[in-house]
Amino acid sequence: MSGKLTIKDIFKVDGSGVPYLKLVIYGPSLAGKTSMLTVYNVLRKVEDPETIYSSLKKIDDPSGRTIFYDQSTFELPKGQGVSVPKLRYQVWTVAGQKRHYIQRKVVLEGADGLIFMFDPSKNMWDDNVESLTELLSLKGDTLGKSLPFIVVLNKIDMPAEDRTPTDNFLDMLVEKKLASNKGDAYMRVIETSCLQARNELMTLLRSPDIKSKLDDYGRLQRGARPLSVQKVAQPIEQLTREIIIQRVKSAKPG
Ligand SMILES: Nc1nc2c(ncn2[C@@H]2O[C@H](COP(=O)(O)OP(=O)(O)O)[C@@H](O)[C@H]2O)c(=O)[nH]1
Ligand SMILES: [Mg+2]
Repeated sequence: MSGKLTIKDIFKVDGSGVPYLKLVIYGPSLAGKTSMLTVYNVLRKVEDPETIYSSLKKIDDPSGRTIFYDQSTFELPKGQGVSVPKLRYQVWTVAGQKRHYIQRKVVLEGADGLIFMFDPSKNMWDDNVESLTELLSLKGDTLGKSLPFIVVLNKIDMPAEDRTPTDNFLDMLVEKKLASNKGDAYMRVIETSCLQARNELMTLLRSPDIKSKLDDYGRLQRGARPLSVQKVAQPIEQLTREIIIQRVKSAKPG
C-alpha cells in the first residue's frame, strides 16, 4: 500500500458504504447483556437521537430471553475529538443459554471488539467459567491482543453476601491468561449495575428539574449522566475508542 490512507483502508464498510465497527457483548445467560444495550439505547436517544442509525432489534422468546441476538447501530456523535468523517458502531449481544452455541458463533463473526460480562450471582460461577472458556476456544489467541477486549462485572447492586467477590474474577482472568497479574486484570474490569442505571436514568428523565439538564435542542447533556449510567456506557464507548486508536496506529505506514 502506498500514498495516502483513507478511512476505507482502515475500517470495513457496511452496505451503504459507511465505515463501521462491530462490537459484541458476550457472557452467560441472564448476566445483563440485553439490559446493557437497552440502557445504552435509551441514553443515546435522549442525548443525541441522530447518533442512532438503527434502533434496538431484539430476537427473543416471549419471556424476553434472547434466542439469537440483540443489535443496534450507532454513529459517532460529531465533534467529540474523533477525527474520522463518519463511523458507525454496531453493538450485538449474544444469546447466553448453552443451547444457542451456533447462534453465538455466527454473531461473533467479524467482531472488531469484545465485551465480556460476568454475572457475580453466587450460583452463576460455573456459567461464567463456561462462557469465558467457550469464548477463549473461539477467539483465544486474539482476545486482548489484536481483538480489543473489556470485562464487565455487572449486578454490583446485589448484596455482597450473594455475590462472588471481584477478586475471584480477577484470579480467573489471570488464570485464563487474559491478564498478567491481578492489577492488570483490574484495569480491564468495569463494574456496573444495569438495573441501577436503568432506574436512575428513568428517575432523571422524569424529574421536575430535567429542563436544567437539557441543552438548547432538548438533548440531555453528557455531564448529566448519573454515575451508574456512565459506567454502563463506558464499556461500549471505551471499546469503540480503543479499536479506532488501534486501527489508526497499525495502519500508519512505518
Ligand atoms: N440485580 C440486578 N439485576 C440485573 C442487572 N442487570 C440485569 N439484571 C436482571 O437480570 C435479568 C437478565 O437480564 P438480561 O439483560 O435479559 O440478561 P442477558 O441474558 O445477559 O441478556 C433480568 O431480570 C434483569 O432485570 C443488574 O445490574 N442488577
Ligand atoms: Mg439477552
